[in-house]
Amino acid sequence: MSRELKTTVAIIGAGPAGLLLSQLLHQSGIASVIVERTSKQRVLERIRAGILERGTVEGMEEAGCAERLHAECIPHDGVILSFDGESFEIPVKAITGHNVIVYGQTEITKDLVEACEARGQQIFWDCPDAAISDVDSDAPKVHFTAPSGEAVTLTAEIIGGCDGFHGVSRQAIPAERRRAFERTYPFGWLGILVDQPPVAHNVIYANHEDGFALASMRSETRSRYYVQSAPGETVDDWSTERFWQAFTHRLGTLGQQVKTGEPIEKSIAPLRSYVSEPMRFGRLFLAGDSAHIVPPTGAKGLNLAFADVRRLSRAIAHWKSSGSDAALEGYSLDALARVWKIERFSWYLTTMMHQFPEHSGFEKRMQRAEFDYIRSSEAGQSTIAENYVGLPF
Ligand code: FAS
Ligand code: PHB
Repeated sequence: MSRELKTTVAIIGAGPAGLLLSQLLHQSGIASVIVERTSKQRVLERIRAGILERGTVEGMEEAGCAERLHAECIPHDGVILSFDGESFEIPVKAITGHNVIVYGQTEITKDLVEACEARGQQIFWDCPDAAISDVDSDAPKVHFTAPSGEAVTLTAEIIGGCDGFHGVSRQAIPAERRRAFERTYPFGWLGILVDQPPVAHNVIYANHEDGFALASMRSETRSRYYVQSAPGETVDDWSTERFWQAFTHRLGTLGQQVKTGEPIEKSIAPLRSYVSEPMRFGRLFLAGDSAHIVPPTGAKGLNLAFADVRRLSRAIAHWKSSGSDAALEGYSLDALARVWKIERFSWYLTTMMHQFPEHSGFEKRMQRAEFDYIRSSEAGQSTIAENYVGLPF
């Protein structure tokens, strides 16, 4: 059995980028079809980002999906840096006039899936074999097997490649036409969720001689904590006892106030910086993790994905309404200009706040000097503050 479908924009991936793209296109009266590799349940269960910058909130408002976000989010007016137990807070709102909010990516995804379903958006879940063809024509196609077993050919005018780092979209750009830039870090993050009140009212980034730790939250009663883990370690290498000992120790005096408990979730993620250029080939446009990855230090991954999608949805809407493809032509360069600034900030904070096996005494002194400079400098704190709340869109 086979089936031919047509739409304006074929979107690969029902993560935050794909879902937001579909919702924003809908707001502009543009039809789309989403093809997702895994199940709706798996997508909705994912636990990832937690801190949203202003542009992401604006994206959810433009999508008409910000009601629960505004009702349930926790505003953060500052961010805490800690070094070998000494800490200070950067008053990001006092410096920039903007704050960030705590509202988990899990909630973002739920809100977007709910909005898509409420308007009858077609999402093909459980389609692991999507393949792309004809991207250099004006009728690009996505081929996949629907759960019904039908072989579907989805013909579109544009393909949105929102299928994350391990998707197929980036590979649809001929290898000789794309260039990757990558830095793999010699550590990972082990993260837990625990139903205990957070240790602080803002996010804490801590560098300690034993390793990095991060204290965040999902609500006033649920905390999200991370510790730097060694390359190759798995969740099984980290007993709950080992986690709490490392986490509380690395936070110094702040660690003495931590309320511990049995985690309700534990996961480990590698850290990498990665950019694939260009973010467009013919009628294929990449947005989010399909084009770039940032280490989660600085909480930029999801926020950068949303910035891409807001830019792409506006470019498509402009093309459809005016017939001019100027915005589409400029998409890759404009998006990459922001991507590289966010890559810089995430790399900078990762380099400043983690223990690197290859670091000599000199690099460790440089890390401490950076911390002491930021602590004592309004200019230094302003630099971190304007990046943390989100560079202007
Ligand atoms: P996603 O990877 O979220 O979504 C891509 C979607 O495409 C997925 O649903 C996938 O199933 C689907 N897909 C993949 N291949 C496909 C195919 N061939 N066909 C169809 N569909 C396909 N960011 C932060 O800011 N803070 C954090 O703390 C943080 N923690 C993270 C932890 C982990 C383990 C990971 C992997 C990422 C984390 N990130 C974090 C980054 C993360 O939040 C991403 O930036 C965000 O999910 C990007 O969204 P998307 O671009 O939609 O990609
Ligand atoms: C989170 O709340 O999951 C979080 C916060 C800050 C980060 C990364 C993750 O830099």
